[in-house]
This record gives sequence, C-alpha cells and structure tokens, in this order.
Amino acid sequence: DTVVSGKELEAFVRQTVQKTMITDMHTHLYAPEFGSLLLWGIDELLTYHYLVAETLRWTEVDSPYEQFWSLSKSQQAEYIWRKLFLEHSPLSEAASGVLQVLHTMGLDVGSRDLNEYRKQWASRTPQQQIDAVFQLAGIRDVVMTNDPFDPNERELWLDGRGKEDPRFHAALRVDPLLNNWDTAVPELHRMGYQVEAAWTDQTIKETQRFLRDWVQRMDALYMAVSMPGDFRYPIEDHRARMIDEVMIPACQELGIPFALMIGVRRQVNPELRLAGDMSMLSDVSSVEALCRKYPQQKFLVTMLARENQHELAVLARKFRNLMVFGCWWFLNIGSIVKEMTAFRVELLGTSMIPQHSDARILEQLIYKWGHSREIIASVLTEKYSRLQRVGWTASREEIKRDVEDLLGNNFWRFVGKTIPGN
Ligand code: REL
Ligand code: ZN
Repeated sequence: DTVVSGKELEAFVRQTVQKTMITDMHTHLYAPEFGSLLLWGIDELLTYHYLVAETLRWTEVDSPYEQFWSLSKSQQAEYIWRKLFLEHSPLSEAASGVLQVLHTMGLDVGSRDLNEYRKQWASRTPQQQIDAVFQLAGIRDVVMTNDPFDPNERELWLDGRGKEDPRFHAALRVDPLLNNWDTAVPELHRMGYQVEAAWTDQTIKETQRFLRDWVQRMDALYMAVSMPGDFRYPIEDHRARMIDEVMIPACQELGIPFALMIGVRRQVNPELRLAGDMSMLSDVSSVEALCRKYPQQKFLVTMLARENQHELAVLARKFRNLMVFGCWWFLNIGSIVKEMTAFRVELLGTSMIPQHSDARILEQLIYKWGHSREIIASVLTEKYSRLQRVGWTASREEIKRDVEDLLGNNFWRFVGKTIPGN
C-alpha cells in the first residue's frame, strides 16, 4: 500500500499531517476545572503578551506605559485591534495568527468588526469552546504548566480540585527553586517544608519532599524549569547543587524526565510586564555535561536562541537521554520553524519532538498548530520525495507511523507512559 506518484505523495503526507491527533507537550493552558486560570476568547487573544509588545512599539517614547496598563482588558483589546489590525497591517506571526483563528472558526475576517467577533464568543461555555477548539486544531491532549508557587493555582490543587478532564496533563514547574532561591525559601516554609537559605541536609531532604509531594499530587509527567542563557553546569553554584542533590534524585526516584528551557533573560524591560522578556545565547555544553553525568536521566530540552539550535540537535545525536523539543517562543515563526524542522529531520530523522505550542490562550492552538502542521508537512514531503527518487517508496502505514511519532508518540515514549486512550 504505497503512494506512487510525487503528487500523490505530497497529498498523502499533507493529509496525514493535517489529521493526525496531536499531544501538545508544553502549553500554558489549564483544564476547565481551573476556572479563570484558563484564558480563552477574542479579548484574551488580542491582549496576548506577544501582541502587547508589538502594539507598544507604535506608541510615542514619551507616553507612559502606564497609560496602556490602566485600561481595562476590553479597552486594551480594542487598542491593540486598532493599532495592529486597522492602523497597520497584521503581518506578524502573532497578529496574523488571530485572523487565522477567526477564519478557522468560520467568522468573517473581512468584516473587521471586533464587536461582531465578541458576540460569537458570548454564548459559549469554556467546555464547549475546549471541545470545539480541540476538534478544529486536531488536538488529542495538552500538557499544562503547573506552578505550586502560584498561590491561585496552589489553592486549587490543595482543595483536591486538580484536573479531571483527561485531555489535560500536568507538568511541575519549579523555576523559583533554581532561579530565585531567596524567595522560594519563605514560600516553601509557608507550605510546610522545613528548608533554610543555607544548603543543609535538611534543606535537601525537605526540598525533595516538596517535589515528591507535588509530582504525586499533580500526577506530573515531567519536572520543568526555564533558565537564563548564562546557566552553566558543572559549576559551584546554587543551581548546580539544586540539580545534583535535589532535582535529579527526585526525578530518578519518580521516574520522570527533567525539562530544561534555556535562554530567557527575564524582564529586560519591566514596563512591558509579561511581554518584557528577551532571548539570549545559551551554553550547549552545559546540557552535554548533564546528559553525560546522568545517562539514565531523561532530559527534554529546548533553547531560545536561534544560534544554539544546530549544536543542540547535534548533541541529541550523542545522547539518547536527550530529547530536543519545540521551536520556543520567538522561534515559533514561520521562517525559523521551517529551518529548524528541516535540519532536525536531517540530523535526527524522526527521533525528536518538532513542536509544542506554548499556547496561553485556548484558541491559539488553532493557529500555532495550523502553521506548524503546514511546515512539518512540507519538510516531510521533500524528504520522502528524495527517497522516492532512488526507489524507496514509503508505505501509507510507514508515513502514518512517522507522523504519529513526531506529533505525539515520541513524547509519550520518552516520558515512559502509554498514550491515553490507546
Ligand atoms: O514557559 C516559559 O517560560 C515561556 O514559554 C513563557 O514564560 C512565555 O511567556 C510564553 O508565553 C512563551 O511563549
Ligand atoms: Zn512556556
């Protein structure tokens, strides 16, 4: 059962990539049980921090940022709509994405009528919208980012209200432990863990207990942290101690991967709030050192600088315990996704996770995955065509297998779990 002609191949690959259900392994979405933590709707789409940054570029240098922040959410949305869609054309990835969402939802993009769009959302419940969006975007399930240091989120878990919807999985996010130990200590204390700022045996034990409790409470698939590009390992510092003596032992005991998202410089412009983070170059050899030192520990790794991507993909050839994933944040733009996906396939075949959405607003799943699917399909078509030209014809089953690996199975295999529902 093979595809014979070039045209047939292209159509089959595109169709397969289009309809294969996705596991989105890193998002900032929440299950409906988390109430207002789940962001959705047109005003949220418009006030996405990517668009806030782009909008504020069109304001004068002497106008205070506060003017924007003092607006209500709906006023901010209207302002962004005016600046980025009416007064200028929405050509950027994030702006055109909003239109892709409207179009895919069947709304009239040509009307340019924000209030009309708002009406379309007004009658929906979050549950209905989750069903509709998952269906339109072809999403089987997503992994959330779950932060016990966030008091709102923590309360929900402690109330036993965690997740029920099986389409949402948890990932334990522990940035303060590595990046902000001074503020983490009193927080951990308040949560009942007897830690001290000083690195004592008790601090190590108690921090491990914290991780164990929360992984179990959340049933987290992996532990995750984001770090600046100047993260170095091995080195004599707090981060290295925390990794060696707390994180790795806890991950090993619990049998879960450790996800490292490296290369973010937080708050280079605090006036922009959530939109104020920058990318920076990272050190791939620090990941190399970790992979070598802990050959049985699995690492999910993504980096934020374009300049690190090739070296990171090469490193994945050396270490089977390293899984590269996604085109993160500022790299999730058409031109770079194309480049990264192509060389990852060229270096690693299908043994990688080409994309995650990082969606913060439910409907973003539609455009982020829509665009990525197109690019993944075109890269794969080119690669299968090369094989076809020398007489290797992939069967439909083989193409399906490969696409399923890329869009979900590689992740599930790496975390060592079976795919829910299979
Ligand atoms: O998980 C992260 O650290 C980042 O992806 C987020 O902090 C970031 O704000 C996100 O919206 C990027 O896509
Ligand atoms: Zn993220």
